[in-house]
Amino acid sequence: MATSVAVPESAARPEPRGVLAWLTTVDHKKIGIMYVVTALVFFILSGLLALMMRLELASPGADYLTADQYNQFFTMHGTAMIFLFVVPILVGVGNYIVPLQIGARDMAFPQLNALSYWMFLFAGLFMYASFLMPFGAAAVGWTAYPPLSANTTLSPGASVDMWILGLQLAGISSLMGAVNFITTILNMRAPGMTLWRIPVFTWTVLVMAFMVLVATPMLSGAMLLLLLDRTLQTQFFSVAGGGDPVLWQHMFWFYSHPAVYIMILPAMGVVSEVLPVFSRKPLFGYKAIVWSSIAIGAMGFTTWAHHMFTTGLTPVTQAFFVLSTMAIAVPTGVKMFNWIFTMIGGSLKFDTPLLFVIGFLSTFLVGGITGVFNAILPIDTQVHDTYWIVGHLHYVLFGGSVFAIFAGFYYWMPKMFGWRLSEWLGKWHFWLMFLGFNLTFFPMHILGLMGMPRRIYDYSPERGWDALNMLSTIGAFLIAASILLFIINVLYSAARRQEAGDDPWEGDTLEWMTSSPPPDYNFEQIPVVHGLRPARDARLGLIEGETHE
Ligand code: HAS
Ligand code: CU
Repeated sequence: MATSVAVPESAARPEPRGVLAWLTTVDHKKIGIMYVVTALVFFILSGLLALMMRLELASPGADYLTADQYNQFFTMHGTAMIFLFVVPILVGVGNYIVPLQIGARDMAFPQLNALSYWMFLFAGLFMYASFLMPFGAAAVGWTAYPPLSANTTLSPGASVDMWILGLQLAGISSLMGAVNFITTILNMRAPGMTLWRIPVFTWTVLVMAFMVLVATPMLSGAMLLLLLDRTLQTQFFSVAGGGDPVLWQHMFWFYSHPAVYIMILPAMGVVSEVLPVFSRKPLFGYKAIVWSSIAIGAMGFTTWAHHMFTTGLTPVTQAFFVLSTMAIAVPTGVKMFNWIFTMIGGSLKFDTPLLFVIGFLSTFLVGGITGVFNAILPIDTQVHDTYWIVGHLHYVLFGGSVFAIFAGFYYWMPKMFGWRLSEWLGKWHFWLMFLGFNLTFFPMHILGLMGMPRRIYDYSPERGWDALNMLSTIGAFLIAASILLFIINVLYSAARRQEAGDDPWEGDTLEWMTSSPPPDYNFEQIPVVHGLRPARDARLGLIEGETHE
């Protein structure tokens, strides 16, 4: 059964064509694609910065970069990867997929959605433009700790100011996006789509949006205070003026710790979509996965000071943050076990999306467990600010979020464009990235334990750090080659145009019940939902329903 909903009048109006259609669009699907493409460009730019850093570190001696250039590169690399790549690309995929998954015709506020995108684009351009300024880009690390960041003698010029203003724009963009997602998911679901029938990816986007709403204002506030310290010589973060640099750290991490879950939750959502489809089984423990996402969303706000164990917190505060940080491993573990049980007994189809998900599961597990090590105070005081932490953060962020993002691409791009990506190029992409990733980031743990600090551009040959650094640099170039393969795959597959059909993977969720690519209005008739796997139910004729438009 399907209720008829009239196609909106706007769909009948003549639409602008070509580039103008993209520039003026308020369609969530076009905006989603623009987010993804823009974020990928920023990914490549920040990846190039990383390659130059890896070249510098491959062997002892200041070979290619000056200390100041190196500082600018790691600052912009970290900032851009987080704020201009991982967060916005997940927002972009969410933009495309969420309205389809809940059977809506668009986001709740299409114009606001377009504004979010354009603000994100200009935030990124603005931040990257700081490289052209007299003192170059910000060189204070993505964490921008005062006094270095607040003091204009130590960090002169407009660099840090542009970094702050760029982040403010990005923050406003994500706040608007969050409001839009929450309203859309709570109000625009198809008939029959109760809260407990919302697909897990959409659930994780909902939790992510709430986290953005609570966390981002703190970042905006911190940035404003920092800007005031720099421009009007207020003394919020200056000890000499009665301020406190540690206040910055509290404010920054109150945002940035939740931000790591903002970046991992939708990635976990992608994993929860791909696994059941490629195991040909329902997701094991749907409700447990949703509840654990909500738990992560809430508990994510209780752990921020684990980044500050070495700042001299009181013992009671330390104990609190040790325990709260360890506790957050529990809801994550719940998910891990549910994913594993989804695969057990399933008939696994090892197509590229599943490979990337398995890549996610194995590498994220390593990163999660080194996270629990970090939560142990005496360990953290040893490894803090060493390459061990750089290893941890890349295992969760790259091994976690980025692998899941690629799983999402291989899974949903046939829906977005109507053609399939090449499987054999996809598999090469996966294996090369998996190998390159582990080669780059695993040695960093050992280097950290050998005492190599993070954020250095050179080291003495006597340290014995050269071989592992060389391995890591080789790995980084393998990752770059794998990304190149992905780009080749997209171009090749776009030219080859192997028809994907509406439902290439025999999916479970509503997006597979419309055409690929979907029409402007998403569904000719809004489907009525009777369970957790509406597309499968309709395909198997278990319920009366629309399989195609
Ligand atoms: Fe983290 C630093 C602790 C998850 C990202 N993290 C970072 C930084 C980034 C980052 C970017 O406590 C560096 C920031 C900077 O530039 O300074 N992190 C954790 C813990 C978890 C965790 C406990 N991190 C993430 C995720 C990220 C991310 C997700 C992004 C996507 N992290 C830390 C700490 C620091 C830190 C300290 C500061 C270090 C310092 O000194 O600077 C957890 O959420 C991980 C949970 C997941 C698992 C795996 C699956 C769970 C299973 C259940 C059973 C396992 C158990 C543990 C019960 C644990 C299978 C058993 C324990 C054994 C030892 C075996
Ligand atoms: Cu944290």
